[in-house]
Amino acid sequence: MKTQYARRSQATAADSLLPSATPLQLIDADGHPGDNPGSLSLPGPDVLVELHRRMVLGRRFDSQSTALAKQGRLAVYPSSRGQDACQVGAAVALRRQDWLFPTYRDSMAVLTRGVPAEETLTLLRGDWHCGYDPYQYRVAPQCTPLATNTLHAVGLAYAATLKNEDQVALALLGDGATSEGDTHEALNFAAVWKAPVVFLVQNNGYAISVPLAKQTAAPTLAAKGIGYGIRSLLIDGNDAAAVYAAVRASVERANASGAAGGGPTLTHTIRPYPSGGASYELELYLAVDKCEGLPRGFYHYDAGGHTLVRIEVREPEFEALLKGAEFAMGASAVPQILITIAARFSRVSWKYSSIAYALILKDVGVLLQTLYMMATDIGLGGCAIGTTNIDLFAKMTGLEFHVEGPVGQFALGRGVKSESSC
Ligand SMILES: Cc1ncc(C[n+]2csc(CCOP(=O)(O)OP(=O)(O)O)c2C)c(N)n1
Repeated sequence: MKTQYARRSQATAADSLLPSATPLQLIDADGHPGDNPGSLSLPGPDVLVELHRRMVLGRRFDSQSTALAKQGRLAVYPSSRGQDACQVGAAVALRRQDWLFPTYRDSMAVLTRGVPAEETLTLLRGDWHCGYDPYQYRVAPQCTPLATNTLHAVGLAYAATLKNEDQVALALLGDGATSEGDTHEALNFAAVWKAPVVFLVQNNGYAISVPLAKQTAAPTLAAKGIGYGIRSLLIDGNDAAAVYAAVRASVERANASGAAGGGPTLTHTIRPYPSGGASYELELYLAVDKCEGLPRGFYHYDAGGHTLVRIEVREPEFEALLKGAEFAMGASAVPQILITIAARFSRVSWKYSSIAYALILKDVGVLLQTLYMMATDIGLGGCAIGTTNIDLFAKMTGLEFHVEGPVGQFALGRGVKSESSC
């Protein structure tokens, strides 16, 4: 009888740690009440307005930073795009005395926490320091070594309990980082010590470009919590209100640690949004998505509007460009989609355009590799072709090659012989 009772209470305790089967949601994609609020409650109007305001500012900052990285003015900028709701919801949910432990991908959370934009970008410009005073904002430097920030967060939170200070640490991590040994150690000790930590896993589906299924077999990342004895939540990561409510409740609960039995929470947000892995994923998804059904022709990718805009080109050279790609690939037909990457040198004098060209080629190598990995992952055939005839491109578009010239080509297709290409 006693054993049965013990088993039953163990089961009840375990059940209380489990995440919901489907993501909790307070507001759906159309702005209506979500149909799975679970134990979350909708924040008040002031908080909702603040979440929206911060997301608008965050998106503007993110687009500008992405442009600066593509211009070579930042060393790198891992975009927060599509993770806006997660990062803003989580950062706004923290109290003044709490600490944020962000990764390289969490610049929007850092900005939302109050760090000025130019200070947020210092590290990503290549400086040796993070540009801001972590103690002033209670934001640790953005961490590039994966998952090490989870241990820092547990250390700070545990120290706070030893010092009897009311502080909670929020560690942000990606889906890939959950496969790191450091995450295991952090979750384990956070649970054993009942440290006031919240782990927020932002699942964007890829560890840069490695898909989730290739690095974990867990049914959801929230399911990882129970093995450590950590209460876990599964949240819709596109719902800022739900992320806010979940993190806020977890902060309050973590804060009641010790005899009251608080401790860590693992929150897993799902973000079904095709961007955020590497810098150029969006362009590839766009090419695949928007090419479907387009008339054959030459299109310019308008980054601002995320659209393909048709431009008039000379047909014989266009034809020759496609034939050149077919020849370079050793294919039996012209590619269904041929992406020509062109660099614009219009503000550089001809004397320096060759230096600019050499620098750009380095980036193009990375870009082609990303396109290849993304294409094969979504079941398409991809072939990097490199730079083809500059003269041909110049004649086709009417642009001098020291104004704008091709720096790489990438063919994309479904492996069926087709006459249509764009
Ligand atoms: C300890 C460590 N190992 C490997 C890397 C190389 N690396 C950089 S990003 C990355 C994938 C990270 O995936 P995820 O946590 O899902 O973040 P996201 O894809 O959102 O950037 C890897 C393996 C690293 N930075 N640190």
